[in-house]
Amino acid sequence: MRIDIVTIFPEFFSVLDVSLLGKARKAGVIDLGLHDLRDFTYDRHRTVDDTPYGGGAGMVMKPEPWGEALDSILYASELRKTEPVIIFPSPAGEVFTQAIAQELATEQHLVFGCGRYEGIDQRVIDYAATRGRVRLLSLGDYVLNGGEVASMVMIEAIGRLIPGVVGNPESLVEESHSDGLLEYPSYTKPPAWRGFEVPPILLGGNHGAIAAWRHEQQLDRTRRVRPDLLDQGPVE
Ligand code: 6GU
Repeated sequence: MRIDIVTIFPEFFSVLDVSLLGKARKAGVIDLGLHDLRDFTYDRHRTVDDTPYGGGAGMVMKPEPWGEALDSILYASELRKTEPVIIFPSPAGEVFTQAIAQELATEQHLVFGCGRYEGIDQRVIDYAATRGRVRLLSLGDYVLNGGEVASMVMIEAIGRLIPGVVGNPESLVEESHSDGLLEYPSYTKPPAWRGFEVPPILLGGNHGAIAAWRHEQQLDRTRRVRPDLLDQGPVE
């Protein structure tokens, strides 16, 4: 998968060199392109923002550098004949879920446009929609300063679903949210630690009973902390 990121803070993304995703990059499973939006400006101050039409607080990101940055990225993707998905992280977007991560993990080319300040001129999003499939995605109902951290969250969630990135594919099947329920609690040795004991059923080797116990734990947990998940998604 090719991932391009447009940002005024490319140094934020150095964390993508480490851990699982770093390995995926070295193995060539993920090919990452980082683009500094300011490289697409022509004035001495490398200006990327301006005051909003209609007034109001804060600054808006100017369309011209965005247009040039997107054109340079999308020209390369045209040569590869892959239709990109262009993602703008935004608290005004639809909520990013495991289902969306799964969907995006099957794509060949993702472009992340990281906005700062009060947002990006809307015409950039409208233009991007003429060049690819655009998605405005939010992490949840709270406000971050910009799209950088949000992009990193999404890239980690998507990247680990690409075949060859997570070592054991079974660990993807049994985790929270993949079946609409939260994960069951996990234990390892020793069987007793500081007065806390591993539930005896896990020590017994009855795999049917263990599976039933784990499922009950998932349902209990989900009912307690995330009853909203039981009202919608697939359960059982
Ligand atoms: Cl994707 N961006 C920003 N700036 N704030 C957010 C968000 C995204 N998701 C939740 N809050």
